[in-house]
Amino acid sequence: MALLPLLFFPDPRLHTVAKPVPAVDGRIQTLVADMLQTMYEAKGIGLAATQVDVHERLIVIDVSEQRDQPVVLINPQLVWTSAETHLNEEGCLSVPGIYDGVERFDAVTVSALGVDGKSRVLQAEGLLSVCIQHEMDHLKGKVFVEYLSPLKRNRIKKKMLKAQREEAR
Ligand code: K1U
Ligand code: ZN
Repeated sequence: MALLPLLFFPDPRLHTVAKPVPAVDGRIQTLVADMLQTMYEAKGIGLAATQVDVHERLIVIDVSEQRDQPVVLINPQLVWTSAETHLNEEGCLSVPGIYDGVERFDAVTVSALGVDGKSRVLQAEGLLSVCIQHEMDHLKGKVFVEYLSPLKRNRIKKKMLKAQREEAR
């Protein structure tokens, strides 16, 4: 297993639209293992392939307290969303240190392939539902700060660029 380098906002590669995974083979199984290790090491609850500069439709999630219930969704599709929505506090490993509210469906149903290549349907609510929606946005090239006002987004962009310049020194 390997730790993968993350892309950080405002890296333009975060806006790439991911393509379907063509086959769940050894390459994808290795990528899944590396993404899970990277997510756990970064103390995240989710990670999209986009964030590690792989532009294929693959996400990993673990919202369990013990960090022992990984969820792998390959070529995920939303098949149902609740009528109700809610404002939830979100963070993002690609926008470290920034947390803000985003309106999300309370519950979703997603169909996807698992790491074994088999189809599965997952019904989710609470943090899992929010995380699925956040990660599926990454696959569309959308970062959560794009839901915020242009003023907030620009402030975040400047803060990130300053932090990245200082880190590079
Ligand atoms: O996609 C990512 O960057 C991972 C992101 C997922 C996420 C967190 C919160 C709401 C929606 C999606 C993170 O894991 S950020 C770090 C984190 O562990 C966290 C932050 C806020 C609330 C709960 C967890
Ligand atoms: Zn994110």
